[in-house]
Amino acid sequence: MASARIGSTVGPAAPSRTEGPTTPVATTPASPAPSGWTPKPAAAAIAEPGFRTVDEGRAKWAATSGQLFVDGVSADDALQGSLGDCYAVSGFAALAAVDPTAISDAITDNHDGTCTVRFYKDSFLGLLTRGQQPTYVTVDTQMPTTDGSTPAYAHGRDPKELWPLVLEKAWAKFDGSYQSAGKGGSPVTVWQALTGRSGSMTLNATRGTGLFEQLQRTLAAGRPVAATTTLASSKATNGLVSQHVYAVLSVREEHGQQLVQLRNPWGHGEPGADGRNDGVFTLPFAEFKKHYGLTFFGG
Ligand SMILES: [Ca+2]
Ligand SMILES: [Ca+2]
Repeated sequence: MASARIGSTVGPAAPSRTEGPTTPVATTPASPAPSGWTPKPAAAAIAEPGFRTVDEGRAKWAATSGQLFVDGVSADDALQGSLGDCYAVSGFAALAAVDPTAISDAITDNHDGTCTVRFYKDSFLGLLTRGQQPTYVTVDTQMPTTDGSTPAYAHGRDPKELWPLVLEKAWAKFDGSYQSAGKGGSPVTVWQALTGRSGSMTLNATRGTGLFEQLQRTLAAGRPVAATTTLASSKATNGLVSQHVYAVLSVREEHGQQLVQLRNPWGHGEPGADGRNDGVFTLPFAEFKKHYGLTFFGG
């Protein structure tokens, strides 16, 4: 069941890098910082053969420059774009919340305009043995954009931070293509690939109070958690997006009330009004159980 394709909602388009009050980011800086990621020369920078985008024919591939990490890895770094991979972006965010080095250690900057991501693959080692074998996926800085500079798919909250684009591209390559990765999936599969540990999935309706304890226990152990809303959860009624995977960032008990903190991978869009529309919000556990049908636990 862990490999079932579930969350395939897409995020809104990224704000244009050339509009608004934000400082435009040059795609080809004359002298990138030593720690920065230098795009390959245009002649060498082509998308790998067969590496197709969902917006085939419309998306423009363009070199992106910046730094792999800005202030390390954190849960709010990655914003989902117009690819149906909420399960993957929320998987990244959930893992970043509890074990950021699991992400930073998996990505190596080759300092030649490419990065290599280590994923673990479940493979047969012998007649009766199986294990997690590392497999390495190298991607370049060429990313699908909407206009030659604005990332079409996952991107950084900070436009200079590139790990969300790199990790999503590597995940897409590992999964087969952007088209394949964008058909939905399970965060458990993403975590297994990044950590080598298998996880589990639970149907919330069938669980009693044990579910909150499992949330507490899993997060306290530094293992990621995510959850998907049901079909009935509607943006129109409660600010939640239906059939959308959210990262579970933390749980706590306050004045006897059990609370769950969640994050929309869009980086905005949330029920209630906590004063900051950043996609991060808190629900009473009973509301969480009502609106979220499945919970994913990383191993
Ligand atoms: Ca960061
Ligand atoms: Ca918020």
